[in-house]
Amino acid sequence: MSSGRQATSALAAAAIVALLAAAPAWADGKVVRDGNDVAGPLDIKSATQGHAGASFVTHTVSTFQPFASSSLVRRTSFTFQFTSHNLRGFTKFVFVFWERGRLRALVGTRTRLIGTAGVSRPNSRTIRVKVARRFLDSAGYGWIVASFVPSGFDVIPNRNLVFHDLAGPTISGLHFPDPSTEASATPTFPVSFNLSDASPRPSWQLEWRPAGSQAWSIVATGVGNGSHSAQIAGVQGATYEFRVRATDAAGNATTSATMLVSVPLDDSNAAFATAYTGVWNGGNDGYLGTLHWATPGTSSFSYTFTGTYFAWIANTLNPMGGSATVIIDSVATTVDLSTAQARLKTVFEASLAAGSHTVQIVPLTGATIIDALVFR
Ligand SMILES: [Ca+2]
Ligand SMILES: [Ca+2]
Repeated sequence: MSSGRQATSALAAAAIVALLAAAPAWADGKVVRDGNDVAGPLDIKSATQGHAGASFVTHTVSTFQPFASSSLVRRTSFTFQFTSHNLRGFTKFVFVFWERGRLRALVGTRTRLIGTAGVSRPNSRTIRVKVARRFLDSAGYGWIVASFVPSGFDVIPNRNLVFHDLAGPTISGLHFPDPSTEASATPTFPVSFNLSDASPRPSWQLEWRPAGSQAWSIVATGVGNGSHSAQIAGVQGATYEFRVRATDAAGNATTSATMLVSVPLDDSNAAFATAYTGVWNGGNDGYLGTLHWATPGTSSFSYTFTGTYFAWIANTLNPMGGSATVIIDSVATTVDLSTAQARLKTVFEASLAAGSHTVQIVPLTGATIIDALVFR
């Protein structure tokens, strides 16, 4: 009998197996058991699912009695049946049968054959197939396996499809304030993100490292789908990289993009001891409860740093808010401090070529407030 006819015969037999109610179970390596309920050598005892590296999955089916591979001819065979991740309808099949002196496994849709699968006999009661993931839904699938003999069939699981989860958790809604003053008036700031996975209770870990270093450290861990947040105790003037790593119950892992967060230096930081010239007044609001402010005249702020980024955080609630000139390496920009009134507002930022840069802030009209600064 040709492969096509053997598989077509198995396909017709498979069609008599009704689609089972969807109530998935989880965890890779799951074993499903069946009762001693069908007479004959292909009475199924158990079946398993598993990952085989990044490109293959494995399924086994074991019977109560031993059987010869050469007995799997004509209307005697095993068929593994797979749904897509929504568990509706079997869309892919692996037919196992004996042909021309060897055991074969063909992969098909309802209408045609699309490839082959690996097949082996771990013991005299067990068939093992190794199926390329490219034939299956990359998000996971539901499955059953049936044995067919001329007098009938057996199927496992009997009641509910088993879900084989192949996709790592989706990590979305990453909120990492940069600079941290977008979300906090102290060096401790909140971060949040969202996890979504077909399997319940994915585990996650939030990792961080000082920007430019190699090793990641775990800063928070947890479990579960949905939104998660953590308070990060940063240090004034530091820049950190963050990432989220999440692993589902089946062992599928996902790593988020890397997020950068700078914790500003306060306007009153000792680093700026010689940066202010002229008359600057103090205020007690904003980041760390301190402000410097000045009006046009002889006052200015000047600071030289090596890096690629500068940001100025101010308080624009002041009714005297006017404008200022920011001069970076002699390139001047006028900054309006009277609109979009807010505390802890990033009023100016610039990405710069790597190297040494001198930043000046010069009051132009009204009051100019410096609350915090990022140099990185
Ligand atoms: Ca998953
Ligand atoms: Ca401040």
